[in-house]
Amino acid sequence: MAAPAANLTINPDRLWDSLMEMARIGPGVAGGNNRQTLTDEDAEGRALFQRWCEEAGCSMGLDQMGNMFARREGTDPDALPVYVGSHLDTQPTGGKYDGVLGVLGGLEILRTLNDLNIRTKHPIVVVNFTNEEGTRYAPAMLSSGVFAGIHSQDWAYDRVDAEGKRFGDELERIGWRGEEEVGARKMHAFFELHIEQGPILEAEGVDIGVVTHGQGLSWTQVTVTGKDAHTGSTPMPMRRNAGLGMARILEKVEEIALSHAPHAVGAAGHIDVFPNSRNVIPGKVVFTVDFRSPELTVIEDMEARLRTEAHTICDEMGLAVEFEKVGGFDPVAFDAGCVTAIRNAAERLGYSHMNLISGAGHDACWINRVAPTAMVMCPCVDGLSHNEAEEISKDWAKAGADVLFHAVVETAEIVG
Ligand code: HGY
Ligand code: MN
Ligand code: MN
Repeated sequence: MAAPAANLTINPDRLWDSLMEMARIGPGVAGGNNRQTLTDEDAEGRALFQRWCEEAGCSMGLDQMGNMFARREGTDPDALPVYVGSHLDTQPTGGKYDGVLGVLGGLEILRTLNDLNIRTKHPIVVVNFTNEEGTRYAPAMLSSGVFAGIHSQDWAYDRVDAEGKRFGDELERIGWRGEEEVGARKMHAFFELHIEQGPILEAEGVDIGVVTHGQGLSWTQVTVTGKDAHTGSTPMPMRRNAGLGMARILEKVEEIALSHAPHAVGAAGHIDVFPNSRNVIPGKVVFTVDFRSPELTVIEDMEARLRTEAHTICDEMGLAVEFEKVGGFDPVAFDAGCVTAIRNAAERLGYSHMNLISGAGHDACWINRVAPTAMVMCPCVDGLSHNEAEEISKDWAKAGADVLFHAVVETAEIVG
């Protein structure tokens, strides 16, 4: 397939302006974003994305999980489209680029093709996947998971947030539930541009991460039950302190992850304490342990040791403990052909590049189950993400979007 000429690149100022305009929707309190899935802010961001896509001449599809598909026609309407995209939802203290760079980078490809009046054989479709973050509704990558046949739609609709609101009801409420059957669309290939969310590319001074693999993820929700009691008048030996039990378990989580250094990681980002009152010994705590590793056997070992250690700790303390697997996916090896298209694009464009294993989960990890898929990454400052201070440079955004442009257009086959 003919590749685009090296001088064909995207418009970095237009991409940057779009990133900054999207960032004004659902602002955080420290310069980042709080545009959580299925909120009014999410709806507003979707509407802006739809307007931009229609201005670029696209038709917009919407499926029953709220996944958005902006289609630019190819010369062969029967050819399977090349899909490109990511997610517009953010963490509660999220950055301006996590997910958004991948969606708006895809839109920038369409805008650039329009500018250059280039036609491709395959249609190109830019995707916004609903609820990639999994922060309001676990698990992460929920809608790309339904699209790939991992989760049922009914199960997804019944997920509830901390206030007990159902996913299905909230999707209906914001008016972004489509009619299309989820997963009915077939893809020629899928590409996702994403910030690295880690320190490697910046530390190495490299512009482009050619993502060959994604590490696997495991989320185990742990419920420890003791007994509410007065923090002042209850003698220490009589206490059944669920909060202390959790603390000891989290020490073990750290130990377990470090025992598989240097690649395995573990922590708990979600912690609910009940009744969460200053003078009541916690009778119950619910927290989610997030383990990750590029090796499935390591993830399975960490999950098993968590349960064993937590039972030992709780038995000694007179606490009850329960576990529920609330998210997870196996390590991913991306499609060699798509990975090569990304590597060749970086080479052709003269960007420094290196192979990378993605530390974070992405929609591409599920879509890889149903279509040839690969990712391209750009650096981010100090490797920081899931923090309002998340930052990238315009040059890094341009490099990532240029490589995405070339990989997508080469795969979609330029016809003039
Ligand atoms: O959890 C993740 O890795 C992604 O940010 N949802
Ligand atoms: Mn993301
Ligand atoms: Mn994220």
